[in-house]
Amino acid sequence: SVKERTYIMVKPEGVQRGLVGEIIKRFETRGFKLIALKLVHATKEHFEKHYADLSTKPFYPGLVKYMASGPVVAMVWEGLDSVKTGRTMLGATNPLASAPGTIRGDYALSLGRNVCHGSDSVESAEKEIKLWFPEGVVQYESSQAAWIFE
Ligand code: YYY
Ligand code: MG
Repeated sequence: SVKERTYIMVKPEGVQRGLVGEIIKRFETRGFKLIALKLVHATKEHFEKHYADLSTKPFYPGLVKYMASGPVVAMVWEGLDSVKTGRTMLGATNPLASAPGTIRGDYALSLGRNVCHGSDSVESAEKEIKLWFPEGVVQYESSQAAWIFE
């Protein structure tokens, strides 16, 4: 749906490497609508919730510790098929398997430093948006919509 929402997050290395603008730019120019954005240094407890589905994985403790080590940029983007399209724009989880032209394929080499998070389903997007933006997202009309959708 045109109103589908996805949670996109620039990871600590993406913030430190100055990739925030590049990542925002790709979602903006693709035609998605920004409806929430913040820079936040979140706690390990917060990332334990964010990555709860991975809690049995061997890399989970290191992942949670790393993600809480510095600020991340939390965003919600809205638009046609945004969850699946966002994942396509990110590339594969392992950057070495990501096609050039994708965010991970252009800016990353290592699995644990793959620069950007994106929701993997509409259901997890809804959960993640609630977790990161309990205050809610911003409602406004995009003047571009008429030029992006037929
Ligand atoms: O959704 P995505 O980020 O592409 O991958 P997930 O399977 O949800 O794993 C989350 C995160 O964990 C991944 O972006 C890198 C890291 N990770 C890891 O460090 N080692 C693995 N074997 C798998 C994932
Ligand atoms: Mg995931």
